[in-house]
Amino acid sequence: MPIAALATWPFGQSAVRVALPLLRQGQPALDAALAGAQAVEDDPQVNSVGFGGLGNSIGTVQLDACVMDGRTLNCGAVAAVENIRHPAALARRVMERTPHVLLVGEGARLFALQQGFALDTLLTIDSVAEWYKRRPKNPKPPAPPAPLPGHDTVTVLTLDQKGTLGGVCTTSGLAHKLPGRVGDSPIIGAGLYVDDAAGAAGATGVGEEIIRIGGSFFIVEQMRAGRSPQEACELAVRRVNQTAVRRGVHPARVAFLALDPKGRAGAACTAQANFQYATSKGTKVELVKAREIGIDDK
Ligand code: SD4
Repeated sequence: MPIAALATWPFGQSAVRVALPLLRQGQPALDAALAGAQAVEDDPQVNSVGFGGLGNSIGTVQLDACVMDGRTLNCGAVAAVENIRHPAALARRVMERTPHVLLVGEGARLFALQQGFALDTLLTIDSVAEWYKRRPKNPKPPAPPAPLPGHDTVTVLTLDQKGTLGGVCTTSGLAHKLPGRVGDSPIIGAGLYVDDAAGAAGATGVGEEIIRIGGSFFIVEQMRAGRSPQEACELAVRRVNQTAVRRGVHPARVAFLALDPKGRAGAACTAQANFQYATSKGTKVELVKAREIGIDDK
């Protein structure tokens, strides 16, 4: 069976570099995806994921993450959780050690403590400085959500030697979001969906627009109906565009990434999203620019 690892944005290259050798050793897809995502969570230079993530409107870092196993459809998620450096690993514990799928806020943090996770500060000197720099001049009324440059989610999709797909999505969400705001990233079917029988998909960009169309589930269902990962991602972007036009909020900034059970990749994004994803070619990790689809594009 072919193995594969894809991850969103240029910082996804470190995730692919960590995930690939694990997949080559025969490790399960979800283990590899999680290890890859964790490398990005740990990187203080990435100010949109895990440690060093930018704070919400009151400067608190609240993280969203989820995991999904394509063989069993088991999944777990945490949302608006504070002080946990590895929220994707916590999401996996929700999947494995509770009968639930999603824990939020203080409940998620208590569960983390119970599971032996350490509480940590996620702010760094640089992320606090950047937070002040980006602070809206007039924060009231709240502006419509828009991802700021360089503020993005890491979604890692993997295919292991046994043909199982795995997916992990982890983010600190939109900078300066309202406290308690939850984006698409921890919502199964929105930020991530994985099913060995059809494919895996993940999203990044303005979470509200992704939730509205059930983005990742939509893409997986398109693959189930016979569409390629590329066709499925493009259809999802068109759906986002249609919805954004109807609501008068275009251009919505959204990007999708997909992987099918044969190891074929696809990606597409809305105009100006400038989305790139990391993938492997032989032993090399490379960046691929996704096709941009504007509201007038056929
Ligand atoms: C969110 N989708 O919280 C995330 C943020 C993101 O590019 O991916 N930004 O809405």
